[in-house]
Amino acid sequence: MAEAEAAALASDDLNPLLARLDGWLSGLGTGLASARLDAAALREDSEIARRIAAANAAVDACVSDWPRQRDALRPVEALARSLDQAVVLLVFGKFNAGKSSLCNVMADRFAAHGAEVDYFHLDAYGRLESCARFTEGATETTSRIQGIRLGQRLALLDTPGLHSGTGEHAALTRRFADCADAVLWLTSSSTPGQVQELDELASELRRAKPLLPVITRSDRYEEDEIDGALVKLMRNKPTADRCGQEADVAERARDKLAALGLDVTQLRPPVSVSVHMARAEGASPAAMAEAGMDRLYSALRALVSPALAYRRRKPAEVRLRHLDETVVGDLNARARPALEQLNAALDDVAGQLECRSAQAQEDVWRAVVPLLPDLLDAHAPERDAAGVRGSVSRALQSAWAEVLDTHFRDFRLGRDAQPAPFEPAADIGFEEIMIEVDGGLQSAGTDATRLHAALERQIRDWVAVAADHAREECAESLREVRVGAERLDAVLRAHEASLREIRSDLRAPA
Ligand SMILES: Nc1nc2c(ncn2[C@@H]2O[C@H](COP(=O)(O)OP(=O)(O)OP(=O)(O)O)[C@@H](O)[C@H]2O)c(=O)[nH]1
Ligand SMILES: [Mg+2]
Repeated sequence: MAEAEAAALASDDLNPLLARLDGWLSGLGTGLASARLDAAALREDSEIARRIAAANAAVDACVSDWPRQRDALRPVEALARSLDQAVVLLVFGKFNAGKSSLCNVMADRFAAHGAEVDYFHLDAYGRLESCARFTEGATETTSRIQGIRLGQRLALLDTPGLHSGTGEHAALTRRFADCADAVLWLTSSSTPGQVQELDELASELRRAKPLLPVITRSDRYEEDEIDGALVKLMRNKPTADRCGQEADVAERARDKLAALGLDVTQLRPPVSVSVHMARAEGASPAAMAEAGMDRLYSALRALVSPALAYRRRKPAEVRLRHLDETVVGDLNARARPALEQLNAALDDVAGQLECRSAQAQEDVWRAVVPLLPDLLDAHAPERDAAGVRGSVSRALQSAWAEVLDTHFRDFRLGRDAQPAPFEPAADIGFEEIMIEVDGGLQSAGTDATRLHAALERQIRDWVAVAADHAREECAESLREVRVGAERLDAVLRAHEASLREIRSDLRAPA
């Protein structure tokens, strides 16, 4: 207790880092605004334009949430300020693990030694409200975060027990856990070392906070004979049992930390305690020692120095976590999937272009070529090949417009140029069929075979050029969108990388 009181609480100058974090966020805002996706080349009702709108909307929704998310951080910052002068230990574990009981017994001991002890609840704004001693009970008792200040330099945050059912308590715990400098993980000696509980703590532990496993309720009923009657008495678990459980929990926790990709050196050796037995004989020194409380105190002493390392960085860690989990997390959860769907749609449409272009050629061909015989017949009396070409040109233009609407309807084509009108060379026309009559030559009508063949060839060539042009223009539009998507992706990646850099600067040993 004396050592806790004497802890020197130096603070690093975090202002340069906090300024970098502010700069990071405003840079992200500018980056995202300049990387807005552009759908100008596409019709509004096209798949790609819808995906673009969805991606832009996802980014906008994230950005417009920033002020609200920043406000949600204030309670944590308020709590951190209130507990500014203390090393804060998070007491974490399943419901009934004995969290409140352990907090109470420590409070009693500090009070017995003359320390000022204050119980508090946290309100929604992170303000401390004085309250009575914690309730302990067989059914779930703690429903909000509560704490105790033990003297000036130590505070415990007692959390609601973990549930399999609702995430509500876990969310509450997570919200205020940023203020903790170290974590006590309470695990009951009846089933010690349920390491899946540590999943909830992963982001806490990622902040390089030390973790002390405490095996609680390390006691059992034993039958004894008193005055000839058989009675059940609560006893500490034998040392051998405690050692076995401690070694087992140490091993499981180490494996779990390694599996979570965490630094196993954060893990402190587990200690077993029985709050029940510590309270026996008016919490006499012997009872405290046998119950494991002395060992717990030693472990807590050893925890102070690594806990202080976090404490010095805390204001920046709180902001960093917010940017990391809320801002980046949100963009990853909302904008990234929208971007991925856009990219998938781009691949899809790009993959269809070849086929659409072939289909367009075929459709124009089928619409125009069957008209040729009638057109040729109609213009044959005047031998008006130019008239035929004019009619073909008009038919082609309207068939082409229709085809664009069918096969390239997603695109706003013709932004660069329309395909050149159909104006083929005029060197082939109607040919006279001459017959010999009375030794002289006389016209017997017209032959349009060569003109027909020439027109077919010219139509095919024109359509091929037009379809190529359209396909290339569509491909170019898709490329532009893809470049935009890559730009947005690059903004996201660059900011994730620079945040990682700030984080490693923050955590670098001084
Ligand atoms: N035998 C024994 N029982 C204990 C010990 N510590 C706590 N208990 C009992 O375990 C039950 C739960 O204790 P709490 O301290 O309320 O547990 P908690 O982790 O705060 O539970 P929640 O707040 O509901 O999450 C109570 O009935 C306590 O009396 C102990 O050391 N030994
Ligand atoms: Mg409790």
